[in-house]
Amino acid sequence: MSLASVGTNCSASALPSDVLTTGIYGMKSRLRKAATPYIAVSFALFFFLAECLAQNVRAHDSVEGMRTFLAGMPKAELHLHLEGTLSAETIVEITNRNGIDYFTTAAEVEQSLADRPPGLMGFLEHHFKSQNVMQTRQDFYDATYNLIEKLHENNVIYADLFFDPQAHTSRGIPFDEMFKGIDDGRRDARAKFGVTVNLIMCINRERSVASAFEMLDQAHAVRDKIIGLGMDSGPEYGNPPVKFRDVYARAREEGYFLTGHHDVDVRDSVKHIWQSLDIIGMDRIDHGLNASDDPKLVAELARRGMCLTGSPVKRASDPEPQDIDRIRALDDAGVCVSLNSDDPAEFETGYLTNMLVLFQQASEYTKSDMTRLMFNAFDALWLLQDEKDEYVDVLKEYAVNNDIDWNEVTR
Ligand code: ES4
Ligand code: ZN
Repeated sequence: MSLASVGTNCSASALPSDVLTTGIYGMKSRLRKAATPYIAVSFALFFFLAECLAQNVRAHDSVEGMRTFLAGMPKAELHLHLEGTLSAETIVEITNRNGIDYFTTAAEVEQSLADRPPGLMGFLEHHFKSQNVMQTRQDFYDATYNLIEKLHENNVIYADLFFDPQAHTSRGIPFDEMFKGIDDGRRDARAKFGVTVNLIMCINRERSVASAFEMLDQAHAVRDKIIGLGMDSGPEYGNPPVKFRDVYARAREEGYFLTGHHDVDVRDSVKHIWQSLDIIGMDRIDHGLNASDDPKLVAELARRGMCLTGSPVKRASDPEPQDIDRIRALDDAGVCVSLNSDDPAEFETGYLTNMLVLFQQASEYTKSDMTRLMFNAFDALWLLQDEKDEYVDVLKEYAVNNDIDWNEVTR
């Protein structure tokens, strides 16, 4: 960022008023008298510019200080779609490798992203096109491995990763081929980068209940390698959580943790969140930020310690990340809400560090506030308490080393 783009507060109050009003040295000659105002103004200008520069440097330092703090923060990602992490270059590489007549240049991918209609369904239109390039076990391996390398660069030390089996099996890709690619990719990346990644298999909500049951059957042999069952895709209206009540009930019996998408500003969002709490018994709520519209729901989420995975993403055309006010309202009410990148290759917010930086700049949250939102992510992990505590301790040590009062984080 250039100095010029950093906001400052230079004003006339920065002028040394005594210099302006009294002149200097009390010079007596007419010439000196005539020159005095010019000298005084020069001095004033000098002080003014020096103060402006100092303010700019201080503001720049604090922006850079915050960026460094957020970049170095140990992180957890709980809302991240494997299929939303393919870069334009990777899409083209896989397309060429598979000899498909599809996106042939990265520019075409970028254009498709830029042209997508606003809203969830517009987003999914592009998302489906790009995920469909993946066909072989190698494609899934590469996507997973490359993603985890990116997570490591963002100091993400733990992630729950969504994947959409039905989006692939419906194209004729065997479940086992897809799954082995993902699982081997995460195993090798873990050995290399030390990032723990657990997998959440998602129901595509627009598909049938029978198809969701079939997916559970296909996953049976690798049940112990999948931590949770989620639900994504769309449209959400017409495909509410209760549609999959029996699928979720069986998944619960089989030991999966349960979650599901409640996209923001979808019709009946609040009703769907209540269903997911009271009928499905979800363990986390994905998005769900419309809960802030219903004070009773806010109180219930806080009472249950239920965590929401917020994703304040941003398209190139948006001035700032979405949903900041809702996240603030929920956080202020004591609801556990975290920040997540969702589909980092498909939003301008990108990977988690960049998203946190953009969110912080727009919200003006303090370092303690940003640490609390990250603490919420670690607090929401589906791990044993002592495993969770180990992660929280890593974050706590980082916070304390950065002079943050932990009581403000866990206020
Ligand atoms: C998605 Cl509903 C939704 N939102 C964001 N990313 C997605 N990928 C698949 N479904
Ligand atoms: Zn999502």
